[in-house]
Amino acid sequence: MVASSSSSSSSASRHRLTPAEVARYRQEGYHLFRQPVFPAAKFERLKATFENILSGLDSGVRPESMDVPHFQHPELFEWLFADEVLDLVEPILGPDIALFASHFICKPKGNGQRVPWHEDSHYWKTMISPMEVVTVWLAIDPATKENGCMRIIPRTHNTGKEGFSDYDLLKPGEAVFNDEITAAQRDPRKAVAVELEPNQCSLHDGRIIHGSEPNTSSMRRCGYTMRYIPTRVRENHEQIGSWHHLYLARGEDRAGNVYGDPTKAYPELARFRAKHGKNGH
Ligand SMILES: O=C(O)CCC(=O)C(=O)O
Repeated sequence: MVASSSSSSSSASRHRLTPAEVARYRQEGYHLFRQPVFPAAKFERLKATFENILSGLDSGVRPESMDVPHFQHPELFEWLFADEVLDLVEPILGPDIALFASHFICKPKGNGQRVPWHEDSHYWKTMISPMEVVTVWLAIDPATKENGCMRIIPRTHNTGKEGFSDYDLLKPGEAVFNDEITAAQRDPRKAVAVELEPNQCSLHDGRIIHGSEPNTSSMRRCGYTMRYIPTRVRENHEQIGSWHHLYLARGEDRAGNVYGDPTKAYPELARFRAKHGKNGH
């Protein structure tokens, strides 16, 4: 259990990763930022925005599946484009940054689904090239071993496979995704449990192996994943522009990408995704 503290009520100051932290991130494939990311009031507003979106979820949609909520809720750009977050990823990605995706992965208490062992890159290989993505996983609730915090297997991001392991199909509805890295290609004994207090975050490389256990505890576990790429990464907009958009977060475009308008809602993208079972992750 993570000791409760006043981290979400103490004030955050903008933080940039040091060169040593960046070097370690590149070596290990992840970084733990166990400090408040946002000033307390700004974090509480994000939490209230999340609770509001959650309460409007269509019946039958699981709260683990609140993928790309910013397509329908542009108010989320207050946090997705926040300096507190972009300053964390800029030392890794450089000054030209695009938002690639975001996702509330909310495991309800008692019956929260597990996240199978996977590399994010497995789901994104036809969407972007090269595969350079940093995910900021911001804890909305406490994330503990008991309620199914994320687990990361260090150094599995730079094995030369670009994170494309082989996968077995799972039974539909058994877990958050329908497939999982074969047992032979993962070693959960080496996993690190990413325990975080609300308003703290971890950063991980899009090619690293990670997953999480079901939530059978009495405490909800919600994280907001905010995913960023350098703008030199090219999105395959010709093929996926009907269901996915990038957004320019900082600096300039470097690859001829097409960007969405962060002041606009795109309900048509959400409709297309629902109809065709498209998932950004
Ligand atoms: O929230 C989790 O348990 C898994 C998160 C994840 O797969 C991701 O952020 O890429």
